[in-house]
Amino acid sequence: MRMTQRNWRSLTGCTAILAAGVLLASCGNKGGDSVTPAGGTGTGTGTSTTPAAKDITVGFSQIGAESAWRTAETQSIKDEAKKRGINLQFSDAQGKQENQIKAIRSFVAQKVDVIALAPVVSTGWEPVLREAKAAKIPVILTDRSVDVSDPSLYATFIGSDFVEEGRRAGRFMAKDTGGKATIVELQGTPGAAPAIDRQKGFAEIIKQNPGMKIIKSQSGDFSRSKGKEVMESFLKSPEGKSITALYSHNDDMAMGAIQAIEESGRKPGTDIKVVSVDGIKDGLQSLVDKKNNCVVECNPLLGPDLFDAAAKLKAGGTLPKHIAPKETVFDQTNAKAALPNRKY
Ligand code: GZL
Repeated sequence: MRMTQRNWRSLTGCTAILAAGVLLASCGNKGGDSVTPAGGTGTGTGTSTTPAAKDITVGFSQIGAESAWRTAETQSIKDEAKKRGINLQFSDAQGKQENQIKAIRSFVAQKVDVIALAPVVSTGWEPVLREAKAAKIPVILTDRSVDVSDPSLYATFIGSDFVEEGRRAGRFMAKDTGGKATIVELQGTPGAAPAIDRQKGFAEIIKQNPGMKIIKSQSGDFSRSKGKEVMESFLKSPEGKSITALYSHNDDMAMGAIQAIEESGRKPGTDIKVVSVDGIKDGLQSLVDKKNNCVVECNPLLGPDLFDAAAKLKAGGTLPKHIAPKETVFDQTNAKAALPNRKY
């Protein structure tokens, strides 16, 4: 069972924890509702009750560098660790779950204080998470969640609500097309939580609009090159001429697809409406260039929230089961103003 927002509510109580400027838990109601820290991406300052950062060692197993979003997340975590003087042990799994499992085992052997994991896929984690639990090392899921039968196997999930991101994409497309569209979908990495949930949220909205139909769905693995390749195959297929809209699970694949649409002689953003997720600079630029119609933001700047949470755990505190970054939706009306301050 993947711990989604819904079933977090079934979890019993959570305590309200207040770090300087960052509210890590609210939960007036029963259960571990997701919480958006006050600063959206945390404030990066622990309180006097938290240990000195230099006494904290965090082992971080990162997926790889498949997209600009991923690179931005890595940079945020490395920069924040440096700023706080936290000892960060960083491991890049090159996209392979077995490398992440190996990295977690090595963090356990090193007796790090906290393990941070950005899980490439959502299943297959129970055994190694049990090893971390047996070693009394808390695990913070950073960016993506996991399917586990026992939610005590991780302390918290810091990341977005991907189902809601899919709904936001669907709602925009329904509005922008007047509820009539022949849609192709570029999906993320098979088995990855954002791919599963962005598909689910989008499909939920499309089902409410009888004039909208998803005719093809295929993984572009969150990469620009694969996104272009798959979009080329969609356009060359017998149904290619009927395509009027593209939903891409991330901006990188959308950028590749936009190139493919242009090379096919059609206008992205006009002949074929485009909706994608992430909010990287290129994504916002494609809105300004009117080659894209909507970018649903997914915030990768998780460094401050991660190390606020790690410091709380090191000080013996507890955390809500979900800490959600603040996010928005960009379109051709607000992208230009947002671009100059974009950090990624
Ligand atoms: C989402 C993240 C996804 C991004 C992609 O939180 O896991 O992985 O949307 C990235 O760009 O590759």
